[in-house]
Amino acid sequence: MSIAPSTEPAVVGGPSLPQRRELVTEIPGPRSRALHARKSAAVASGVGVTLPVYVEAAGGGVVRDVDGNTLIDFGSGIAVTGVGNAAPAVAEAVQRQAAAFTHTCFTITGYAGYVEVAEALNALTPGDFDKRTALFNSGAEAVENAVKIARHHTGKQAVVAFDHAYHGRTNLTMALTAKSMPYKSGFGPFAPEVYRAPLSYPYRDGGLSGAEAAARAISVIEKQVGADNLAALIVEPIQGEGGFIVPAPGFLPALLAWARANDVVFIADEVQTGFARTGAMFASEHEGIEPDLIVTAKGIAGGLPLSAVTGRAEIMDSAHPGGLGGTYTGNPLACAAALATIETYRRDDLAERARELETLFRGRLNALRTADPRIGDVRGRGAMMAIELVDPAAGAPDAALTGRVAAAAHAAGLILLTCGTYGNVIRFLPPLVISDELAREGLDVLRDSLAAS
Ligand code: PLZ
Repeated sequence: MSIAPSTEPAVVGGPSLPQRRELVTEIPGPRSRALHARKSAAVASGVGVTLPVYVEAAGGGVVRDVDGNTLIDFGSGIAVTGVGNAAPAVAEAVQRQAAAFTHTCFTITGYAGYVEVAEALNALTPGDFDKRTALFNSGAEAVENAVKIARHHTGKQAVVAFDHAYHGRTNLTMALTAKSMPYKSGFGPFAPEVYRAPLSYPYRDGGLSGAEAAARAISVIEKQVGADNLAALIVEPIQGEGGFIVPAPGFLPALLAWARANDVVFIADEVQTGFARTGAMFASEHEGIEPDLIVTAKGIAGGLPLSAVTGRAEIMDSAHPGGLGGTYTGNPLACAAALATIETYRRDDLAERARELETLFRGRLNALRTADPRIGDVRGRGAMMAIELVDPAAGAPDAALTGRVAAAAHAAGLILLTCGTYGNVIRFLPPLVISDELAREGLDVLRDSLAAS
């Protein structure tokens, strides 16, 4: 096995890759299968793989594998590459930064990129009040820090998360995450002082209004936790891993009003919904809410690992100097990528593009639903749409069908992700730069995969 640096010419991805689906082998092909065998021998089994094709280049709306197959990307690496994979502006910014310096540790000696990302997030997030930002590496790490900050600020300990929530895989964020398998099972004990409240889930809660669902949640919180003990509420404005659940209108504003009135920090986890994905820069904007703290990651930096907590200055500044940090937090390469990424969302108005994609997806998915009663619900916002698959007679979740549809789509060259507490939701998270033509072709593959399943 060679460990010398490769002398092969760099493979170039980005939007110049031919934007068409093309299969030249079965999926996965022989080279991917060989790599997968090496993966199984070298990588811990707990690190699962949804679709074992190994990637050589990606960009625009496609991913090309080591066998020369080109797949349509409806996943964006789980809502990360909104600006496209290897977006030229991002790749250039990272190359320039890598040639200057790759690391100093911001908490030892600073650099402008970190400060500029903080300024950009303070300006971009909802709320016209004085804000501060702290940068981290992953979504889970930022969620943990938001909770630390809320506890320090309020002097209280309890945290409420919601049914179907997903907030990460670290110890505290496993406690916040609702679903046991695969995220938590066997990995306890979990962090204490985490409580769970019911969500608004319009398709499955018997048509509760947003206000009614909020009243139900608040009653549980008041009786089981008590506002006097509660540091923070954390909620995804649209739940991601839990099933792309859009709460009924009014649910989030009512929770926020209650939090304000009770000295409880309202944390919006916009890790999956952030950065133009839902047709607004942040999903909180659809409900007109201004969270106290907003957690971001994923779409922030075009694929480089970066996350942030942004929020009210008086809350963010409550932690003592040295209380927040980490060796790599706000890494200069990731900050350079974030500045280029954020500028791309703005320059290319990718929120508008997400709204166009919503129209395209919603139209096609609703038509499929009319023809196929196994599609129980079509929901989402912007380029974050989903279908929930059910047994038409009983309305029961159909996870087996969902798995068959995803497998058929994969075999036909479409990267398709599932999600949901009941494993019966297919979610659509294309790069915002995907062409209409590719999006339509991907939806044709979905239609055929459904028909064959
Ligand atoms: N909060 C809302 O969606 C990450 C998980 C993938 P990290 N979701 C993808 C997996 O199976 O591990 C996520 C999220 C929301 C927090 C996180 C956590 O972000 O960057 O994966 O830590």
